[in-house]
Order: sequence, then C-alpha cells, then structure tokens
Amino acid sequence: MNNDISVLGIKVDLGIYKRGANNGPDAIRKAGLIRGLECKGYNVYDEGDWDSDVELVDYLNDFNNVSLDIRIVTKEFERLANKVKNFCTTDKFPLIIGGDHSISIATIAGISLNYNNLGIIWFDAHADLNTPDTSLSGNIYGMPLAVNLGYGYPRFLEVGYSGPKVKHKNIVLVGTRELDPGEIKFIDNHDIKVFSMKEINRKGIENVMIDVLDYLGKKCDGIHLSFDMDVLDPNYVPGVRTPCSDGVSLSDGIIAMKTIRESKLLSSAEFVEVNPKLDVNQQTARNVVKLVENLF
Ligand code: 5AB
Ligand code: MN
Ligand code: MN
Ligand code: MN
Repeated sequence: MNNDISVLGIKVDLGIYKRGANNGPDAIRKAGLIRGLECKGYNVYDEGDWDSDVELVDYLNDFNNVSLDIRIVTKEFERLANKVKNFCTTDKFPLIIGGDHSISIATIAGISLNYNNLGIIWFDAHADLNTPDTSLSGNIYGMPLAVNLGYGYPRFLEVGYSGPKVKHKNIVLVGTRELDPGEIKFIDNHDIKVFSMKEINRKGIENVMIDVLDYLGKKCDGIHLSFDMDVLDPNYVPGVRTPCSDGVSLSDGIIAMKTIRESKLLSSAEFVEVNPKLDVNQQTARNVVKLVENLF
C-alpha cells in the first residue's frame, strides 16, 4: 500500500425509508478520521462529500410508487458509480465513507471497472443478498451484494455497466449472523464463502482473516473491503439502523484490520451504516476511525 490515501464521503441513504446515514461522512470526519491518518504519516487527499441530487425528504415521503423509486435511485447510483470509477483511477488508496449500504451497488460497480477479478470482503451481520422477491422489508440496503452478483431490480443491474460486477467465488462474508430465509437458500445454492459469527468464535478472528486473505489473495487482482458497522456488537455501535446482538468485539475488529493491513492485499475500502441520528456520544463514528487507523 502506498503512502497516499484519498477519502470520499457518500451522503446517500436511499436504501431505507428512515433517514440519517447520509450524515455518516460528516460524523466520521468530526470523529477525527483525516487527522488520525495524517498522524500515522499518510498523505490524505480529502475529496469531500458526494451528495445525492434527489430531494430526499419529499422523496422518502412518497416512497410508494416502486417503479418510480427505482428509476430515481438508479439515476443516482449511475452518477455515483461514475464518480467512484474516477475516484479509483489514481494511484492513491481509495477510502470511502458512507452512507447506507445501498451505496455498494454503485461503489462496487465503479471499483470493479478497474480490475479483472475483484474480490470482496463483506463484513456485516447481514448478507445483503436479498432480491425484490426474497426481501421481507423491501429495503434496498438489504440487496446490494445480490445486485453486485447480478440479481435484483433489472435497472440496478445496469449501473456502471450491464451485468454482474463480481463472481460468486470472489465473495467472502465475515461476521454473518442474521439471514433471511431467501438469503440462506441463495448461499446454499451458490459458491459464496461465509465465515459466520459462529466460526469467528470457534477459530478466532485472526485465523479466520488469514483464511479469507489466502482464499481471495490467490486468485484476485484487487480486494475491496465493504465494512458494515453493524457487524460489530451493538455495545460498540449504537449508531446503526439494524443492530444485531452477539457480534464482533471492537478488539477483534481491530485485529481483523491489522491482519488485512499486514497482507498488503487490500486495494480499496468502504465503511458504511453510521447513522449520527442514532449514535451515542459519537461512539460509532469514533469506532470507524479506530478501525481505519488499524487498517493503514
Ligand atoms: B444492512 C434485512 N435482511 O433485508 C432486510 O444493514 C436487513 O446493510 C438488512 O446489512 C440490513 O431488510 C441491511 C432484514
Ligand atoms: Mn449491510
Ligand atoms: Mn448489516
Ligand atoms: Mn445495518
């Protein structure tokens, strides 16, 4: 990894009716992200925040016409994917801060354009593998990984370019512990590696991460980290929309980041799902900073 990091905030929370994650980037910056990285000797290029064009308050009050919604959201994701594609074509390390997890529909579309065989490490209590057919909530933030694999609203599959953005066998889920029935079926029927919470508790986080990095490192020409803060135990992340008990401890999260750093395999990263409206004493935002400081 070189000494230059570029940072992009994505002020988007189109993934769920309830708002707040759009201000995640602001909270993470206030918690000391840029300063923390500079103190470690990195040159940080803060590219500011990318904002949505959609008048969100009005839009979210009028969330019933699904075909219209998807059209509007797709337009935003198209713009965002283009932004992220350009953001990633420098030799600086691209670090993205969200935003809710729906942004990964666009970020991974943009990032994948720079690689032939991108791998994804998906830290999340959830699998985000729902499609409109399997989702029980209808929320887009539970669908991004499925879209990346080529399943979901047809319009979403066109974001960036047409079709799948990553291969099933290049996906690794870490910290998984709350799956919908359709997601369980999806995983059973596809070649997706899962290191659930159970496995982390049994093998230890360091061993899990060594396996993850070995599995992806052998075949991928780039590895993207998508880190949903709800993978951590709710004790450490009051500011997430979907807390999920019995999660990864902060110290294990830090060990995971250090193991990734030592591998020198990571090519991009995003930290998502910080909702300052729900956060207590900036705890969630500060824990993003702690994780990032150990990733670099
Ligand atoms: B997150 C749930 N599976 O689809 C759904 O936070 C939760 O990006 C999704 O992981 C959680 O609504 C989305 C029940
Ligand atoms: Mn997620
Ligand atoms: Mn989640
Ligand atoms: Mn969440």
